Amino acid sequence: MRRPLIAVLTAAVLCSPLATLTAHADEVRSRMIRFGYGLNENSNQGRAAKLFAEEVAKASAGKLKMRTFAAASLGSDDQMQSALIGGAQEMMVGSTATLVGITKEMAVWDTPFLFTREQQADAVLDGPVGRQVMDKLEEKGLVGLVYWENGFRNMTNNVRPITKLEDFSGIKLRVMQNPVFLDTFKQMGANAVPLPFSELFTALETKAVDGQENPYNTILSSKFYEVQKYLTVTNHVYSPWIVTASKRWWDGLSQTEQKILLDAAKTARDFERQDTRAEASKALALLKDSGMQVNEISADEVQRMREQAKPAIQKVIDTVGQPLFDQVQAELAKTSN
Ligand code: TK8
Repeated sequence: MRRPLIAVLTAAVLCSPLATLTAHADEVRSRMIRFGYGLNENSNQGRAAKLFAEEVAKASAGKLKMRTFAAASLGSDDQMQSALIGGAQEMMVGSTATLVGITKEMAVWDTPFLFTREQQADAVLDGPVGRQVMDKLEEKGLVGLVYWENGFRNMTNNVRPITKLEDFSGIKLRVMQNPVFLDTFKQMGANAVPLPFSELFTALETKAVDGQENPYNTILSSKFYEVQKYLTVTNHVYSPWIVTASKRWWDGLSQTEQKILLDAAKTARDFERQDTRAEASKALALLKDSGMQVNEISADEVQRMREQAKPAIQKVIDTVGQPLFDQVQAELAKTSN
């Protein structure tokens, strides 16, 4: 039987690229999204991941189903990044520092002592230069959505309290798999060993390494206080987390779906930063209560560490290029201290 001409024409219009595009743009399909992260469910990262998933469900009337996977159950940061690039996993949150091997510009956030206050980090990361660095991920198969806060990093170890530069000497210190961190701590005199976060607790417990460095929140949520005696308040670097998506997958989403995810990631970011700061302000007391011996270092010693870190800063500049480094400094100068 021949179809009436009108039906043929209607079908042709509906199937034309333009019609497909407009119909597709605000379509929200039923999808499963695997969102992986490295910390425990009961952590600042876990709480924000949970809120993120809830927001996505709410905004999509339950169509976008985000399943969260804690404690590196989908793999370490590096492994998840590869899965995203290959399209085997949809989304994750992890440290920018673990992305440097993929997008070298990310190393700019590893500059020792770059920020002194969280609000400076917010302004620079959420501003144009933060966006520019994030957008560099696209050519590598990743899409950056927003930066969350990991926080200012502090040292823990089992050998001795760090009161001066020389105290780093010989400490077998786990660092992230990142050349700037490796260099910075070698400069300080430590025996720096790169290791994924997912292997860290066991490495500390079995004394394969003597120490590590992470924000208070992580020392608390990962129970490092059970296997570490000394905590030194060094605040040597501010560490961002970044929410990323597989570009291969992201490009197949409608504009509406992308907007739902981006908006929810921002809501979760705002919650996460507040939650992290509130927890950090109480964490030190909790860590002391759990038996950690906490010490601060004098301003003079911090100055010596800054001096000692200079070659590592030069390495950041060599890695990311002087223009980007200068741009970050210029954005930083615009923030009020
Ligand atoms: C979690 C890590 C962690 C980071 C580290 O997957 O490795 O020490 O601080 O937050 O990205």
